[in-house]
Amino acid sequence: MIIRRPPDLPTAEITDEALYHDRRRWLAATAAAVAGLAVPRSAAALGQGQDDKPTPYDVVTTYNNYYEFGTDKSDPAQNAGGLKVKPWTVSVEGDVKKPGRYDLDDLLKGLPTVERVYRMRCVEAWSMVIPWNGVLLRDLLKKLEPGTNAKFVEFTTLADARQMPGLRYDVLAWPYVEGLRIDEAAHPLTMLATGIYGKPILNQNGAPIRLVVPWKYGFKGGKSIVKIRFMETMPKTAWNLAAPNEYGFYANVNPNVSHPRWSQKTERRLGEFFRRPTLMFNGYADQVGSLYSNLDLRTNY
Ligand SMILES: Nc1nc2c(c(=O)[nH]1)N[C@H]1C(S)=C(S)[C@@H](COP(=O)(O)O)O[C@H]1N2
Ligand SMILES: [Mo]
Repeated sequence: MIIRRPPDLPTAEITDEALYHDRRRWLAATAAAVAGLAVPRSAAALGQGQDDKPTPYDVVTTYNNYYEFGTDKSDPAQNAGGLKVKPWTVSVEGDVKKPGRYDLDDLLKGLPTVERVYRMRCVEAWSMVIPWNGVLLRDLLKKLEPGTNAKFVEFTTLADARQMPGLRYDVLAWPYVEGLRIDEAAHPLTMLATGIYGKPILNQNGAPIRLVVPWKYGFKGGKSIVKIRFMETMPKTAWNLAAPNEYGFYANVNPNVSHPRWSQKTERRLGEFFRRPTLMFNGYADQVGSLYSNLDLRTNY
């Protein structure tokens, strides 16, 4: 197995110029998104003839995966309403200059807020388009200052049996854990979301704060994060532990690598009748492909 050594901490090295260009690109992207024109050029070029209209709010908030509240798609909306999300503490640990137990408001204080309309695809081969509000994870990294040995970031999410009926079933090894390589975390597409459609994010979608990584399978988007840990070694993630042959660490959307039990060639966009072809990196290949140029995507799925 070829695993590329992660580059040295990119957050510390991002030049102002690179940030400036990112900002310009993203101002343009955001302006288009706000105007309801968030059609990716790559999808148009592939002749899908369909656009990426945001999925209706009631679908986004009633068709969910959040196994701590049950495994049916309707369970989270039904069972998560009582989750207490304020006050909320996030503990920052590991190789980082500013560790600590942060109240969520303090953690995010001073970070610019963004709105991004992203295609999201579940490994179960359905997808949505969601207008997220929140912050860029890279901005939080700059504030927390990971150390030079921080090659990965681990996200641990809430596991509270009193509030989460699904914890009775050992479908996953609770708590739910996700992880990113540090350069994936610092990528300008990666968000921590606190809202959807301009409203505070509902519990079923991962209140009060969840990860959003649009070029990866939805399972990378850990919900209701309580711990962020910077580490040198690759985190053991919940899905990888549950089924290593089905869910690799990388979880990049790749239509050429089938899930062992079903194809990943096409997907059902919720609200649409015809299936769509699945795009490499969920249509974000131009932006993120270079992160994986030294990685064999068949073995590092
Ligand atoms: N804590 C936690 N986070 C989670 C999950 C989960 O079961 N528990 N499911 C993941 C999966 S498989 C998907 S597809 C997305 C779904 O996010 P959504 O319901 O907001 O669309 O959340 C991800 N984050
Ligand atoms: Mo998923």
